[in-house]
Amino acid sequence: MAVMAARVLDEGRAVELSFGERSARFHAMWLRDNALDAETRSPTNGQRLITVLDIPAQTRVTDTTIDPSGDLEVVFSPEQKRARFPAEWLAARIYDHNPDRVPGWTGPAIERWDARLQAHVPTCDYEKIAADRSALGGWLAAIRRYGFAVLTGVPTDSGRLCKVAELFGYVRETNYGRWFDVRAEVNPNNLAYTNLGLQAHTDNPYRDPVPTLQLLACLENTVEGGDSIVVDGFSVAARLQTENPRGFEMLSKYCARFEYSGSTGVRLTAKRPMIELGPDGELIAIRFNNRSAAPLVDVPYEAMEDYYAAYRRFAELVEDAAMQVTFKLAPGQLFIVDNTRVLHARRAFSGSGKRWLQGCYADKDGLLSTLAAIEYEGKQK
Ligand code: NM2
Ligand code: OGA
Ligand code: ZN
Repeated sequence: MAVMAARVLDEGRAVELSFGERSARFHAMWLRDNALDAETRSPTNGQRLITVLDIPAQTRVTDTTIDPSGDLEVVFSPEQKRARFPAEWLAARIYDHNPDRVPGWTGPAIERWDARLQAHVPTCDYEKIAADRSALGGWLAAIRRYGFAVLTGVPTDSGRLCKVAELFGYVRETNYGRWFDVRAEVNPNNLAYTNLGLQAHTDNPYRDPVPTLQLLACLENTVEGGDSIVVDGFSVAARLQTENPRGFEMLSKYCARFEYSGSTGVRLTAKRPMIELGPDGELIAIRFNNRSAAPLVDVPYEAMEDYYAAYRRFAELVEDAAMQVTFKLAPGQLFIVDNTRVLHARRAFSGSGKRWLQGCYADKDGLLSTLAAIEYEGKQK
């Protein structure tokens, strides 16, 4: 990768660089702000030492040179500052394009799936990922890609799932505890603690910020039923959008309400859409949970019927077998879901036998950070 040619544009307000097959413009201000020298960024931690106010508002590029290795050197006025940018660094940060992204888009790291994933459920072994960093990277990469993965060979001592979370990040403690037992109880504070079936859902939509990962580990399972189901909420959203753009608009444009007040001293509420888009239309999160859905008060009267039709259709698509991956957890097995994307369900189970799961929450930022660090280490070798 090399810069082949550089041309100053617009009286130094920008430069146009040619990388051979592709050219791209960069603003003088952008380049100055992102200079890589030791006065601009700390060599010890890479953090920026300057603020935007340290950059003269009239910053221009007055000169460009391409050094023998193909990297770019520029001179900024009025500072008379020289800065060097590796060609590869620039090429990886091109912003001179008009991406014609349709609302609901996702980046290249995400692959949507349906029932066909059943044939190759991403699965790793606990001992392997605990002992081998690149095996851990493989498991984490599957979670980034599919929002779901299984782990086998997990010791069934109580609380072990926290050790799994600690392999890549941090447990998110909530009112349910650092981790929680999921089994049928008398006077349960949550319907999860019964033998009832649970419609596919994301957990804790009544919390803001929502926990972005959930782990569910199986310690015992001798009941009839109790199978687990996972569904890619991003695939469901895409299907809804294709068949009914107005329905997609309803669920992404208007906020839903969620609440939980099942135990004394806890009254959690959140106001968020079922399909959350970023300001640039990126699909950010799905929130779907019949047990915690609160009365909708942010959908205008005129839109309520269409909203409910879209909500119903979303639920139908979630229940479509063509969208579902099903399995029955055995002791020593665990699954993890991206709780902003993948819905999980369980079938009802019998009163005879024993079913004991443990769950905990964690967050995706830690997982993605550990994965990126593992990938970075791999490149340094
Ligand atoms: N539990 C298992 O989000 C939910 O309310 C689902 C959560 C109680 C921690 C159940
Ligand atoms: C939960 C849940 C599923 C199960 O605890 O959040 O969805 O299989 N449990 O018990
Ligand atoms: Zn759940």
